[in-house]
Amino acid sequence: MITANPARSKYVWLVLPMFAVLAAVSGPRFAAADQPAAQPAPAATPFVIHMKNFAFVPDKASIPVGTTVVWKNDDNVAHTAAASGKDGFDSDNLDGGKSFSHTFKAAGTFHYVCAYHPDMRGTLTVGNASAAATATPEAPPSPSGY
Ligand SMILES: [Cu+2]
Repeated sequence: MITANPARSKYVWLVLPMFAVLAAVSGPRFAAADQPAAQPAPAATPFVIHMKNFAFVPDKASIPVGTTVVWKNDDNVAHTAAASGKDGFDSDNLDGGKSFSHTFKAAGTFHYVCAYHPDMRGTLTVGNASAAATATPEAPPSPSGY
């Protein structure tokens, strides 16, 4: 396959080493186990809040910054989860079985509510433990018997 075209043969000598490099790079990748570090592991497992019996479960939670929260509607009626203000969020309509996720990138306290059921409320405290303690100064009464 010797060609008389000097430009083309120069191209071939450029391309052949590239194939060799590609083969060297891709060979071990194919030999390794499935998907070696193809995608980084999620930063953290999502924190799931259920919408169940017209309530958020749990209705109060503290999570670290960077956590993804998933609201999952376990009821047969539609709900929403929305917090107004800075870094707020709004799931919009969530029919039964649907879910909504939001990643909290900044610390803060979020009081959220279902647009259809105003008594359906929840509080999320995003940040470290001391921030959570500051946000809820009143300690819950200790259970009886202690
Ligand atoms: Cu609701």
